[in-house]
Amino acid sequence: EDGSQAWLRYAPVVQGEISTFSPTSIIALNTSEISPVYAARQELQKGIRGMLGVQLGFNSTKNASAIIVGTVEAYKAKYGDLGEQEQLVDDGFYLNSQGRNVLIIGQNERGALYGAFEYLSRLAQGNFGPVSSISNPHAPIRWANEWNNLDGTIERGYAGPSIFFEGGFVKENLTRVAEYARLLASVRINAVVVNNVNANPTLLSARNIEGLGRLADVMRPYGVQLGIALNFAAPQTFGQLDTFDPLDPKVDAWWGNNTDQIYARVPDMAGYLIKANSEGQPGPLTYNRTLAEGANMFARAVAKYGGVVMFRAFVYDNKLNPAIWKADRANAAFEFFRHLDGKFDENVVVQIKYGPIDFQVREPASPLFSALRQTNTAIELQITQEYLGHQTHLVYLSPLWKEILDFDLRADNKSSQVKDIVSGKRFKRSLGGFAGVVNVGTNTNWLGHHLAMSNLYAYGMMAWDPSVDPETILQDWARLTFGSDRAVLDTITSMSMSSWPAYENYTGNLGIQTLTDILYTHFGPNPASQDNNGWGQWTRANKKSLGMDRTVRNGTGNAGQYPPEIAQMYENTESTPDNLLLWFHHVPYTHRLKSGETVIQHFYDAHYAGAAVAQEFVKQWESLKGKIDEQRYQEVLFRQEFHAGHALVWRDSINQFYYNLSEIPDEAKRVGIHPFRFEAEKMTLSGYRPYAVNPFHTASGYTAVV
Ligand code: BDP
Repeated sequence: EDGSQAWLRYAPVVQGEISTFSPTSIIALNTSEISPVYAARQELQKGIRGMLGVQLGFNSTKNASAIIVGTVEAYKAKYGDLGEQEQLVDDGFYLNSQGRNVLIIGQNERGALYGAFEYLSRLAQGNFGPVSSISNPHAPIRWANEWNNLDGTIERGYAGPSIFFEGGFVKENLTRVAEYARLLASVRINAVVVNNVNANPTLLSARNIEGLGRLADVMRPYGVQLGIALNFAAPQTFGQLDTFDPLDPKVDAWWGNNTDQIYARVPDMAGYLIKANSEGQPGPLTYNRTLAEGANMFARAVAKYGGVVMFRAFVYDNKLNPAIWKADRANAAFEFFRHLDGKFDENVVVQIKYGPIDFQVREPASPLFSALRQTNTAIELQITQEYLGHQTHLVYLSPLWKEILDFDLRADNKSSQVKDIVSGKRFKRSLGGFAGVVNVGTNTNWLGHHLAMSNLYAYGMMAWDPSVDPETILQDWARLTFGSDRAVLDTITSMSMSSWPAYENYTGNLGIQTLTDILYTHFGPNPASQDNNGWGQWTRANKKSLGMDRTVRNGTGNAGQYPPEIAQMYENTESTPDNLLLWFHHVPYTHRLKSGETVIQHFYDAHYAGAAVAQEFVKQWESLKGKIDEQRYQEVLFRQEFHAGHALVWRDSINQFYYNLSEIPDEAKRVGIHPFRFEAEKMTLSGYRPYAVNPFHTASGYTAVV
C-alpha cells in the first residue's frame, strides 16, 4: 500500500457483524455528476464493494432495503417530512441506520456527503449496529490553507512539489486535486486556499483565473470550495495602477472588477485570504490606512457573492519596532488589532495563529482571541510540521491543539474557551472557525510520512467537534489506515500520544520555544540563532539566566495582554505553569521548578528523556513487522530511524549549548559524554575531509566529515 488512499482504503472488513448488513441498493436524491450527493452515492458503492465485496445497485424508488442519501429538502420533496431536520445546521447531517434501511440526510449537499463518509467509516471500523444521530459542525469555517507557489514549490511543504501549480500556472492534470478534495470532504473540510499567503499577483491573470475555475470544478463535487490568497499590491504590480491605497476609488474598483471576473468563472468561490504588512508583504499601513480598511476593501468586493475574507492577524515587521510592540514579537498581533475591534465588515474573519508567535512546540493561546469581541475570528493551526520536524519526526499534534482550544481565557471573568470564541458562540459572532496549513505535495502519501496523516485527519475532526478526545480520533484514524489489529492500534496509539511531549522534551522545553534554526530552515537545533537577529529575541540566554521576561512589571508587558485572571497567572513565576515558565519569565539556570528540579537540570533530563522515547519508537514500530503491509512498514521505519537519530542530535546539541553557556554540569554526568557515537574528529577515513559544523553545537568536536 502506498498511502495514497490514506484513511479511505475500504479494506475488506473481517470483524464485526457483517451478516447484519442488508441494504441492497442506493438511492441518491441528486444524480447530477457535479453534486456532492452524487459523489456520496459513488463513494458508498465503492466503499461497500471494497469492504464487504457487495456491489449495490442504484435505485430511484424507495424500497425496504435501501441506503437513501440526499438533502433534507430533496427528501421532503420526495418522501415527506423527516422529523429530525429542525436540529440540523449547514453542513450537518442525520444518519439513521436500522438494518436494511439507511438514511443519510444532509442539511445541504455536502452534509449528505459527510454523512456518507461517516457511515462508511463506521462500517470500516466494524461498527454495523443501529445508529440514529445528528451531527452538526462546531463552526462554519473549516478551511485548509496550502502555501503553494505558482512555480510549483511549496513554502514550508515537506512532501514534494505542488499538486495545484507548476511553471507559473494551474496544472493541466488535476487528478490529485480531485483525490485531495475527496480526502478533505471525508474529514469535513469545506474550503481550500490553494496558493501561498505570500501571494503572487499573477494568480489574477486570465489564464490563471481559468485555471482556478478548473480547480474549483474538480473540487466542487466534494463540496470543497476554492479560496485564494491575494497580494495587496496587485493593483500596482499587476494591474499597473499607480497606487494600491485601499481608500483610493481606483483601487477599490480594480479589486471589484477582478473579483467579478473570478466569480464569473467560480460562482461559489469561498473567498480570499490576506497576509498584509507582515514579513515584507505589502499592506494598507503603507498608506497609513488601518488593517481594517484594508480588509474591508476585499470584503466589499466579495460580499455580493457571499464570499468571506480571512484576514491574517500574523502582522509584524521583522525590523523590530520597539515603539509598537516593545521589541517582543509576541505583542505584535494584539497591538495591531485591538483598536480595530468592531471595525471589520461582517464577512471578514480575523485568522489568528494559535499562539502569539509562530507555531512553536509550546505557546500560550494568543491573547488576541479574547480581545476581539465584535469581530469574527478563526484559529490558524499547522498540519505541516514547520517547526516540528518537517514530517521526519513523528509528532501527533491533536493534543497540542486541544490544549489551546480548551484554554479558558476568562474574558470578563467568564468562561471563554478558545474553541467557543472561534465558533462565534462566546461573543455571539455570525462567522468563525478554523484554518489549517496543510501543504500536501505530490508525494504518494500526501504528507511525506504515513503517520503524519493522523494530523490532517485530526484537524478536520477537531474543527468539526473540538470536544472529541485526541486519542479517540487517533484510534479511528489508525483503524481506518492500518486495520483493527490490537497490537497495531496499541503501538500507534502509544507512539503518537507520546510524540509531542517527546519532541518538546528533546527540543525546547519550559516554554523556551522550539530552539530550532530560526533564520530560515526551521529544522534542526540552533539555539544560538534565536537571539540577536532581526526576527526575534526569544531566549535571551546568557551565562547566568535565560527566558523572555514578558511580565508587565519588568518585561515586555505581554502577560498584560491577557484578561485579568490570566494576566495575573502569567505575571508571577509561582503561578505560571512550568511548561511556560521561560516564555514569560527570565530566570537563573538554578531557579527551582515546581518539581524541585533546577531549570538547567530539567533541560538536561528532559532532553535525555525525550530522545530516549524517540529511540523506543523504532523498536515499537519494528514490533509491527508482518502485521501491516510491507511497503508502509518500511517507509515508516525509514522515517523513525531518522527521527531517532535526529533526536540524539537535538539532545546533545541543546544540552551541550547550555552547558557551554552556563558551565553548570549535569548532575547525572551525561552531557558531553557520548560513548556510542563515532566522532568525526577521531576518524581516519580516506577520501573524506573534516569541516566545521554550523551550528557548532550539533557535533561534539564541532566538526563533521564530508
Ligand atoms: C512563518 C513561515 C513563513 C510564513 C509565515 C506566515 O516561516 O514561511 O510565510 O509564517 O505564516 O512561520 O505568513
